[in-house]
Amino acid sequence: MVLQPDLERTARSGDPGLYDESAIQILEGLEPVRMRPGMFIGSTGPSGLHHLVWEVVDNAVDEAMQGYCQNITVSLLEDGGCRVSDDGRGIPVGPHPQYPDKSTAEIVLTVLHAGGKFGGGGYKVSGGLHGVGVSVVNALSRRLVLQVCRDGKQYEMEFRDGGVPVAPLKQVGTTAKGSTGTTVTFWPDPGIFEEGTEFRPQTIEERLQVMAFLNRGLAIQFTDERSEREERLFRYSGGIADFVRHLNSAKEALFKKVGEFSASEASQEVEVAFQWNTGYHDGIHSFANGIATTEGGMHEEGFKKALTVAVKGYARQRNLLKEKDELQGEDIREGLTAIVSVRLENPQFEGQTKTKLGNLSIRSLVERTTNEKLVEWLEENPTEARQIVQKAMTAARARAAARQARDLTRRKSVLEGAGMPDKLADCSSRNARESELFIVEGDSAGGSAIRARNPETQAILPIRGKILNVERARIDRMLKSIEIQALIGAIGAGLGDDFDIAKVRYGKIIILADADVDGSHIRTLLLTFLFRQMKELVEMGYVFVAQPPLYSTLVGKEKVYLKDDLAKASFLSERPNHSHPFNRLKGLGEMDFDELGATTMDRAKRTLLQISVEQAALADEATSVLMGEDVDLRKQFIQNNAKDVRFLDI
Ligand code: 28F
Repeated sequence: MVLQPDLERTARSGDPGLYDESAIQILEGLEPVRMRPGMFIGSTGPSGLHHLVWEVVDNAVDEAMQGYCQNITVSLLEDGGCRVSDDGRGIPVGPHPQYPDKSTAEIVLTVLHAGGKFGGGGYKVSGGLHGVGVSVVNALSRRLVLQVCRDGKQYEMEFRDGGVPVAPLKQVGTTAKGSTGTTVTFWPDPGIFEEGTEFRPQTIEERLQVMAFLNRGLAIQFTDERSEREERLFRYSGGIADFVRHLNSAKEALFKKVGEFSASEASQEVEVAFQWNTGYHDGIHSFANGIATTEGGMHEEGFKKALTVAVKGYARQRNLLKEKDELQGEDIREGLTAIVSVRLENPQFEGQTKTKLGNLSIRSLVERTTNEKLVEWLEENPTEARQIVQKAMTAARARAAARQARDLTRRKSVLEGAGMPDKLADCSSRNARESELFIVEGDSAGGSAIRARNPETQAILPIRGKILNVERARIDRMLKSIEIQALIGAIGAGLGDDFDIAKVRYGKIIILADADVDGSHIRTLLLTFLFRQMKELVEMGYVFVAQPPLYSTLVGKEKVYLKDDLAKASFLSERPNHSHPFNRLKGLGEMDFDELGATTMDRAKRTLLQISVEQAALADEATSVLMGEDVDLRKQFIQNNAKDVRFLDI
């Protein structure tokens, strides 16, 4: 027995004697939600606020997943409300089987968990913070208006102050021929959401886009009526294959095709789409009933296991692997973008943030399906299959080389402890704080630097021109370079995961290279290497770039050096009738050693640029993005970015 609205109101007013215990049970149905909202939406901060939107949208998407709805619109209203509308069947308006004097619609909106999950079939999201039902949205809204179009009629019902009906559901009109659907408009209760009730359009847009990818063909339109933000329509006839294309659009695909397969069995469904890119990161994204399972789970494990077995099996069968090649899962997944989307009736969300799928049964479905369908795909696409295997083998060799290099540095080999690289002109001080290592481009400049230096605190490591012109700057290629090995040895703190900043032998690592394009190339590659293999060195501000003067000119008999255009301009402003020409210094070699010392190495006179992580990251991007032969483009990139580097007068 459910309270009549007036009784409900009386009960709420606390007037004794006017309500019986069953009324209390129903009335209090939504009370706990207002008492402890975090239990139902996670928090009352922005993420909890947006859960209200997800809950309403999920109900519309459920109607779509069952095949009854093709269009969903989501609008943010000027007055802070949110409207979600679908063209599904419309929530039933007849009397509810359990509460005969109430419409089904009212029960769905006012009784916890009265949504389509029980008996409504389909893949309602359950468990965790999802699928708590639209009644939770009602409970946490100061106002909610429900509109239903069904059977040629238009119905409406309004709720206030956390779900209290203003009046029973009533017909307010008739509908255009055959149009049906449900619209829910709600205004979150500021009393609940103390951090504000302002929706964030980007957050909503991103989630709607993912829902459209996961529900092939479903059109989801987003409008933010509060701003000029243009309306967005998400509809992907390619479904998760379009999702993979979207994720890879910012990368270089290894091949054009996007592979996909799916299967369903005993009310469980799996859909997979995949494509490799030339990068090194594995981008597997898994979903359960449209919820992103960021902590992975049984479906992802099944996929990964079968992926490894399928690709290794294919490679062995076609003799693509040499005996010594030992492919591991991580090698195969390098550069992989994949979507694993499953649907099941009672998903169990586990883990720290309730985003790990715990249902054991789904693992075997995904594993069997992937094993069978992926092998088929590899056999039907031999060219792509060969590229996948090739890439995995290269990754496996790089992994082996990196491990060998780490072992090398661990075993106190030539790189560390057991004698410094012979190219290093070390300094006599053993106090890292006062010691500096100059990495100097070219043997001639190296020679000058050795003569110009302060032998007590300044060490010089000359390196030849192109230390490594690696296409992908992959670790194994770098380590083959003697120069890089000498650099690792000189710094003395290992590399990669084993890098130990406490062992660094110098307080400053200073890159000294020409101001020309080659110089900037070598600077970029060195910064890339340090950024990738000794990131903490960059983060802790050990890395600097020396600033040899750009110009020289004569004042009387004396040669004067000017650091850069700024220095040249201020020189000219002090000497307006200076007539001598300015010589643009191309290389370190144009200065003899004491000039190099005086202008670039002497602490009292030099200017060093301290490299921040952002600059090193830019260099890293330059290396991977600008490895082509387009010198001007590279030069442009360096000049654009160099000007952002902070200038420090050390
Ligand atoms: C704007 C948000 O909530 N759409 C919804 C339906 C359709 C049905 C339904 C919903 C059935 C028995 C609970 C219609 N006809 N959009 C939405 N569309 N709920 S919510 O049924 C509710 C369940 O009790 C529906 C036939 N069966 C189901």
